[in-house]
Amino acid sequence: MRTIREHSLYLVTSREYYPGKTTLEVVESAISGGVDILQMREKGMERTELLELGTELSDICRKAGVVFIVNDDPFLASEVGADGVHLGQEDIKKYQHGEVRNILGHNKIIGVSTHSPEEFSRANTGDADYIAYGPVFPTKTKNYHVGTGKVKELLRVADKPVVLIGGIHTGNMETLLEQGAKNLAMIRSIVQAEDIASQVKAIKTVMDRYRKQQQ
Ligand code: TZP
Ligand code: MG
Repeated sequence: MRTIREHSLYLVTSREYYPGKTTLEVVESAISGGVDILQMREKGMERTELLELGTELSDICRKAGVVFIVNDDPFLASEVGADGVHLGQEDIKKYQHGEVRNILGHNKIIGVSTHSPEEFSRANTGDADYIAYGPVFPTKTKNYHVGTGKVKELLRVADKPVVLIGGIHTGNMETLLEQGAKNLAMIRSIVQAEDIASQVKAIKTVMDRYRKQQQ
């Protein structure tokens, strides 16, 4: 069974962010640079296409020792052999307690998105294996951001891994790492880099420096 290891770099893919490149190209480069977790988050793709892409990504990740998470759909996650599923606040309402684990299998990972300290607290006492919190910085993906003011306190009270997300890049990631952040998720900062593998390596180098300081 795979778990979310602390000190992970988490890449979320969406083909809309890298026109002219395929998800497989982007993912191969990111993995060669050292990404630890990959989430397939393709909005508006047909299910047959999602199944095909998900199966390919699942294979690539398994071979590379990268944790593979599917967004939104535990059935799809299960079908493609993913390590887990990532659910938004709207998604979790669709399921009874324990239902997602029954669909996925009991040794799989469930992540949940949170966008306020209240949602974070609920996720912290709930069944999820990790909590995503954000957007911590302004991002083109969302029309709001939660800011970084509560990050230190939320990390302090968290009983499970916390993945920070939203507008994170090499110029602002240290603000989070200084507050004790261990797991960072990014889209544009990675997929829109000219050299994706080098960008991932550079991000991991900074994260490693903080990891060593925290030990
Ligand atoms: N959830 C909260 S912010 C976000 C998601 C999926 C997008 C993050 O993208 P970027 O490019 O790293 O700001
Ligand atoms: Mg969702």
